Amino acid sequence: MGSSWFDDSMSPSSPVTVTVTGAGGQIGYALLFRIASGAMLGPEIPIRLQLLEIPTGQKAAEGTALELQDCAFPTLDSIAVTTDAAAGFNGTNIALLVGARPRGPGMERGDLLQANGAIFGPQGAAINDYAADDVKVLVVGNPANTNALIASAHAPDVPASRFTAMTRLDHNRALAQLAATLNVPVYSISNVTIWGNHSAAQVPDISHGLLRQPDGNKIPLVQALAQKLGGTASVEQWLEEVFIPRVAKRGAEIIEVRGSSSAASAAAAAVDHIHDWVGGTADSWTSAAIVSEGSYDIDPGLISSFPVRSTGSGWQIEQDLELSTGVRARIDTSLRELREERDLVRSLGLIS
Ligand code: NAX
Repeated sequence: MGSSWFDDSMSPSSPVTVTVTGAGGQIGYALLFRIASGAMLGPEIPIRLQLLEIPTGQKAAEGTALELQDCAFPTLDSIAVTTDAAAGFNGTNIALLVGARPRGPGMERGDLLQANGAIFGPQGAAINDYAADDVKVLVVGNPANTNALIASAHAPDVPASRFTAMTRLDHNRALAQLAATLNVPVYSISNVTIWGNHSAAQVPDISHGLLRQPDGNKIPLVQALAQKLGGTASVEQWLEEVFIPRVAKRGAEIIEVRGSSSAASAAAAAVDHIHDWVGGTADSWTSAAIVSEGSYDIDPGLISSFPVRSTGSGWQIEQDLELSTGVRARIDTSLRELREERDLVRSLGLIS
């Protein structure tokens, strides 16, 4: 393995190199088959997979690579498994940073950030030195926003806008809860936003959301919910007591019911994030954590979730949305958490 078995005469495009860290873990297992099958970049694009693990996860990643080979995906050009960051990120166009250090018993937030700094700092530096010029990075491993900040700080030659963190799972969870409540297809809902940190302090915001009705007309989601729940006051109560906590704490709910954390849904969200970043968003915006340039009074340099669209070349923040007092207060709480994490990693010397 490691060599290309894709015959050039069969390929209309040159291969895209995709690096996945934590490839031996449970998200890796759900993610790699979708990437290799063409779900992320389309059926015309050959994929060169580079799987980066630590020694304890190497065997599992090698086993997954054998299974990937056995799928005989026409889009899969080659697979290499490595524990060497330079080899793992060599020439990579798309880097999915999934592997991270989970919070162990008795670990404080500072310990967690320190342990992850030891992973994401060197990985950022390796991306800086070995990745392709057009590299795009998605951090999935938690705490995702701050891990992305650390990686970006170690990659001075890569534009900060190429380092993103995943809030697409939260976004998809919000869409799914709305669709279930309104008893409508999920694709009829648009312009929902997750703001802030990928944590329990995230801000699911439906105030600009739209529902496309069977006749094609769009109405505000708030109006559709008021009809369903019996008035605007009931919508406010539902948002506060049901919707926001359900979306923000869905990860804990999955662990309780399933016995382990979200894997396939996280993988699907990672595929959606890269698919839309590279291929462009359709008629709705989506949510992604990207570096702030100051929009919505979010501190420049912080990696925060925003409403974003892509035309294929990069994420653009949807500007000038009016924020209610309630949404603004929640964003400020989420921002305080992001600032605390940034200040902590700065005090630990993980960023300057
Ligand atoms: P697993 O513990 O199943 O797998 C993690 C894998 O990463 C392991 O195989 C481990 O050997 C590997 N790893 C650890 N350090 C590494 C390093 N330095 N380089 C390369 N590989 C390394 O965890 P899994 O369930 O796959 O979750 C992975 C991460 O995703 C966790 O941090 C988790 O918290 C995070 N999540 C993020 C989500 C998001 O929406 N942003 C949602 C799902 C998930 O909770």
